[in-house]
Amino acid sequence: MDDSNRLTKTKEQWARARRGGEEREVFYDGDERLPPGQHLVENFPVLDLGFKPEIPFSEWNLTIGGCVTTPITWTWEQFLAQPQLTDRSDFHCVTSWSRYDNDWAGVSFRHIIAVVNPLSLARFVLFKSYDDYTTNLTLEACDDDDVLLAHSWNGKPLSRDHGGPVRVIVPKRYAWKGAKWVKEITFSDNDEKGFWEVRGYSNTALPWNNDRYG
Ligand SMILES: Nc1nc2c(c(=O)[nH]1)N[C@H]1C(S)=C(S)[C@@H](COP(=O)(O)O)O[C@H]1N2
Ligand SMILES: [Mo]
Repeated sequence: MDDSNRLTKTKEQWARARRGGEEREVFYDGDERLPPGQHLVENFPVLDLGFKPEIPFSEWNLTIGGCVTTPITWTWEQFLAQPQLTDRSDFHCVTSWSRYDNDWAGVSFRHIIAVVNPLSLARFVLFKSYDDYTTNLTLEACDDDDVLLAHSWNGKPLSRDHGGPVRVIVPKRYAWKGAKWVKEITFSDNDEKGFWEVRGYSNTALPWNNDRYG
């Protein structure tokens, strides 16, 4: 694609994103790796609400429920005993930095779907964290092969700064959609908005659409 074509395509994407409307989960199909308005960083910045909960493994657990046939609570040992996924992905923060090639390891969201078995009316997922942070996604966005609950980053246990013991990674959305220090996952027929979503940020949060604000 030549540069003017690419520019046109990018502008069309931005216009589509800014037009608003109900459903904007339209994927950018161009060949740019870096989403519009982002710049690349080599380091890994830390963003949070001003405090980083410390959860000893012995006290950590993850509860998954709501509109499912089989709600569960996993201890740390039970979580680690689930099938493990590794996935390399790029990370895009809405404050405009992106970090390429992060190697995550953990439990895939698709495995979670298989275990808890969402009811057909479950179309949304709400994540709650140990710092009381929340964020919401459609079940469709979570049901992807690169979405996981990560306990490791680049071959090492995930640090507390970056959300350890366990955080959510949703590579195709801005990073605020990935809850650090995740504690509860609730499937629902109702799209309850999370911390940033009620504060003016986009419900859909698609980086390639420059879809930042709601
Ligand atoms: N529990 C929790 N998860 C969170 C946040 C938070 O404040 N609390 N911040 C979000 C935001 S805005 C971003 S950009 C990423 C930052 O992840 P990082 O600190 O590992 O870079 O975590 C997201 N998940
Ligand atoms: Mo962010």
